Order: sequence, then C-alpha cells, then structure tokens
Amino acid sequence: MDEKIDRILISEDEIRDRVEQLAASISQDYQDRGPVVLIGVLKGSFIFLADLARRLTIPRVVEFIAVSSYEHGDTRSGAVRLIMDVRDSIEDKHVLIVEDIVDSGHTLHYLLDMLQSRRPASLKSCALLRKAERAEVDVTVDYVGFEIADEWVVGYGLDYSERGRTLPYIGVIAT
Ligand code: PRP
Ligand code: 7HP
Repeated sequence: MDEKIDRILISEDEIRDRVEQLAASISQDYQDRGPVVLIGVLKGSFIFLADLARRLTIPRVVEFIAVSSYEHGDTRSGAVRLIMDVRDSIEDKHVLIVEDIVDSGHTLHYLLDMLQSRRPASLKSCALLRKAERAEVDVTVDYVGFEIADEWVVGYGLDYSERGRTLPYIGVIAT
C-alpha cells in the first residue's frame, strides 16, 4: 500500500495530539451528564473510536452502527441506508456519533435525523476529518479533528476500495 501513497497529510504524532485534545474537550463538555454513548460508524471510524474512547476521562459506552451509500456507477446518489443498528436503546441517553470523515455530509445527516427520532437526551457528532468544500448538505459537526482539502485520503481507518485502512497516518493516495 505504501507505494501508492503520494504524501503523508497528517502524521501519527499529529493524529495522537489532536485525538488527545478532542478527548479533553469532550470529557469537559460531558463531565456532569452521566455516561456518553459513543456510536462509531463502521467501518471507517474503528481506529479513531478506539483511540478516542480510551482517552476520555468520563464514563462512556461503545456502540457501532453501519450504513451504506447507494451508488450509481462511480457516483454516490446521496441516499443512505442502514446496514447494522446499535444494540441498545438510546432514549434519554447522551449520544455522540463518531465518524472518520464528513465529506458530502449525507451519511451524518441521515444518522442525525434517524437517531434524533429515538429521543436521546442529547445528540452530537465528532469527526476526525471534514472536507468542508465537498459539503452537499448543511450538517453540524460539533467536534472536528482536521479540516482537509478535496483529496482522497486513506489510513487510520479510512480506505480506498478496502485498502490502506490500517496505515497509522492519514495519507493522500496517488492518482
Ligand atoms: C465513509 C466515511 C463516512 C462517509 C462520509 O464511509 O466513513 O461514513 O463515507 O461520506 P459522506 O459525508 O459523503 O456521506 P464509506 O461509505 O466509505 O464506508 P466505510 O466507512 O465502510 O469505508
Ligand atoms: C469517504 C472517504 N473515505 C476515504 N477517504 C476519503 O477521502 C473519503 N471521502 N469520503
């Protein structure tokens, strides 16, 4: 995989430092609220969620959800469907969606709508990466690790056709 990486965009050290900062902010914001339910969006969030969850200093519970985007040939339609749901009810719980990346925003928009209908006590979102210039829907991301440009990135959970997910850094793929 390494030979296909054009350049490292965010190093392992930079990711570690930023995840630490995000965990500190989240821990402070949720400190008097009881346990936060972290919902990791599979597959891309699995490494970010693992690191973030371990750095929080507040009570937390880990859940996962899986969604898929409908595709027409090479293009995504923007429609999203649920593949795997969380196990437990989130009613009256403090919920934080954990994403690796917000690109068009359709996935997060769908999840916020769907989870809000289940009447959580609060619902917020956290994404390691956001490509603001690619946004197609207006969606609030409460905690953002890094704003990045419109380039395809892999590593730290993110893939290109299932490749590159376990790289320890975020790299730009050579095209
Ligand atoms: C990626 C990523 C987000 C979504 C963001 O998932 O993990 O969930 O795309 O894109 P959007 O903002 O344009 O909706 P993907 O569908 O590639 O699946 P994966 O996480 O299993 O790789
Ligand atoms: C999804 C996604 N997955 C990996 N790398 C990117 O740049 C991406 N944008 N949207």
